[in-house]
Amino acid sequence: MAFVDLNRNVLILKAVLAGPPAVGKSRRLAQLAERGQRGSFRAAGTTVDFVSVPLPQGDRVKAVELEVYEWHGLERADVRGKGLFVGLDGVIYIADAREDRYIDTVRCFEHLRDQVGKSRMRRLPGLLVLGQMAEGLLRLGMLETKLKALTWSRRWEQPLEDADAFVDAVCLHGEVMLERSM
Ligand SMILES: Nc1nc2c(ncn2[C@@H]2O[C@H](COP(=O)(O)OP(=O)(O)OP(=O)(O)O)[C@@H](O)[C@H]2O)c(=O)[nH]1
Ligand SMILES: [Mg+2]
Repeated sequence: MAFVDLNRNVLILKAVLAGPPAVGKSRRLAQLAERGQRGSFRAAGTTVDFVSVPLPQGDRVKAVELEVYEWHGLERADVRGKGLFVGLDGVIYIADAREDRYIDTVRCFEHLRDQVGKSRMRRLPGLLVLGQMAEGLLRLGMLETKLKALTWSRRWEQPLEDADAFVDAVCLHGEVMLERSM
């Protein structure tokens, strides 16, 4: 559910970047921050961090920004609670290519699905990304059959070093999120 930041007259989209422990979520967020900026606000006594990336404006009247929030799943207590999922427009999920992390990849995804709600999750555009691909042999084609709670709008499988291509994929995903939220 996109909303307008009235002070700046910018349309804001919201996505979570989720995945099992140490799959590279923060590294990917840092890549997004290179083309955008980091932001934070205070809520429920805690600081909530995000990275905001501008979407290419094209012939749109209004500027659009995609805010991305890291989500750790089961492994850490999350004081943001379900508030993180309010007004969510899309999901970016990083699956782990390492065989011994397969269970973590599936469990974290199932936990996300339960937090967001199954029927809502099904309607959200999802970008499925592969992490740690140099360290493991699992590939998205194999993992995807276990990660089916939403329809993946896009799959992205490139080494961590391909920062530009990753940010491009996220921006394209933002366009899908924008279309669906209209
Ligand atoms: N070789 C390799 N290392 C990676 C890759 N992605 C992340 N790493 C490394 O794995 C470690 C964890 O990366 P983070 O970005 O902190 O992972 P995270 O998912 O944010 O971890 P948590 O927030 O602790 O759950 C770091 O040392 C990264 O440099 C990858 O694709 N290949
Ligand atoms: Mg992290």
